[in-house]
Amino acid sequence: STTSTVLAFDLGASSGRAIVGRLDSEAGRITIEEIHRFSNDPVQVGNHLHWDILRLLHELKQGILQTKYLGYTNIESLAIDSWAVDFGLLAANGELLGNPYHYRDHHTDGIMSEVMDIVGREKLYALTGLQFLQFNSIFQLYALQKNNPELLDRAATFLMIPDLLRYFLTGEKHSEFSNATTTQLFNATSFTWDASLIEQLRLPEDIFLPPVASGTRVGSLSPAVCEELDVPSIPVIAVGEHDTASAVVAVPALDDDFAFLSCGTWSLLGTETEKPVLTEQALAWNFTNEGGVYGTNRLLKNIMGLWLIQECKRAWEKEGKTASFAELVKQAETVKPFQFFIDPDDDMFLNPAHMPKQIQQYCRDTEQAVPQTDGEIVRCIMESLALKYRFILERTEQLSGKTYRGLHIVGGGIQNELLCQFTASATQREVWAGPVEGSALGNLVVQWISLGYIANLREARKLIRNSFPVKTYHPQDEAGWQAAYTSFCDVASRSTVK
Ligand code: ADP
Ligand code: LRH
Repeated sequence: STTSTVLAFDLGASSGRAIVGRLDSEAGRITIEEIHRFSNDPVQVGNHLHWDILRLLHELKQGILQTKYLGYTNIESLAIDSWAVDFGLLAANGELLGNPYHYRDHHTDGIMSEVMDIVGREKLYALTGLQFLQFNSIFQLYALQKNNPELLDRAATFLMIPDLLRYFLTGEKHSEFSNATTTQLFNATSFTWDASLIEQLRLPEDIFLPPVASGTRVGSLSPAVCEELDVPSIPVIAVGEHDTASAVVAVPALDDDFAFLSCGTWSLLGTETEKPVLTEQALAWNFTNEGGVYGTNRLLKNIMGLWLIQECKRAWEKEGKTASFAELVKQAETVKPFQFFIDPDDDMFLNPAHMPKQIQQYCRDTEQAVPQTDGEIVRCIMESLALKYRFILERTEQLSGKTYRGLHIVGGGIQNELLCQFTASATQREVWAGPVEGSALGNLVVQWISLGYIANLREARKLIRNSFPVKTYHPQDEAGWQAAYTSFCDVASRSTVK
């Protein structure tokens, strides 16, 4: 039978993994093996938070070495996807200038309104179709121009994180489409960098490379890398290099119209549309339009997501507590429901010094009872996330003019089964959870489409559906969750709800 083996690197904001995928075309099945996993730890240096980009390169190399140790001698291609918006700048000689900033670094605090004053909010949305998030690349670049102009002066090339890592591996510089659309410097209609916007903000236009379509072959492991690792050269493909683009490729939907939630550090909830939705309502609700693979558009909204739990866990670890995610969920399970709510998307949760205290502060500010135990705090986060999912799902329906019988959830977050159950109950619809490695699978199947093993996106989704379990959750306690939704909306309207 025809089998093909390819390698995906999927870098999330909290962890990265190398996954080997095998496609058996005759059996219509995909199997995966996780061959390497590593944490992705940002580093605070002085006043700034950076990604540890060279360590990430090191981990990619470990993944490649691992294929050799495990006897995968026939890898046909590899590809990288990662979180969006962040980038590195190269000097004219091809060397990396500085350490890429983390999107949660505070250098963009207050910058968004400055850029909006120059360009205009409506204009910026009409051009780019992108939701306003203070860390979009446009605001990061503007902050650099203000605070670190020498860096931009020296920059010859702008590369998003996967573009940059791919460049380190291949020596070739390319800008991949799906990730470029998250910069807010990319024109949603003409599908090119928006020269007028770049000029208006006095950013250097020549650092942006013409975009290559998702799914394009963009070189192969360079001779130097092959020599260092003692491996044969492997072709490299620019898949949907934005992890959310790849995650949505892997939604095992049977219908054309479906709603999805990509659930990891962020919760990205929305749907696919044929064209960007640039209406007044979409702007008012701050929905985004991101470019997907093969001409798809993702209409979605960022929800703060499991970052809230990750950061509580990190704070508690500093206090010497060692509960795992699974243990924290267990603690939350025994807590009395519906006692406290937060709006997960309040700016105060973007990067606070101490997340549990910040959540308590929110409850105090909104005149609620204050969660005390770790379990109470996690319960508060999980219920609030599920209720926010309902809020955004209903808005997605209004914007798309469609109704969704259920919600597909993919990503690491589906291991939190209580959250999946809460989501079914809060949204009063079925939840279909799986696959857990959404982004990596989307990455793998786009490689196979490029290599000619899979015909198109629809076939890819069918294959994923046939190969990985999907767990169904049914709504429970509808009356309780309905009342909770009313309380949640009331609390959220008392804070800076967006
Ligand atoms: P990213 O790709 O953004 O780094 P993932 O998709 O890997 O994120 O999801 C990580 C999240 O999944 C964690 O923040 C955690 O909340 C959740 N998670 C992972 N494992 C478990 C588990 N065993 N039980 C509950 N939640 C889990
Ligand atoms: C999810 C994600 C999301 C972006 C954020 C920066 O990992 O790519 O789509 O908004 O990270």
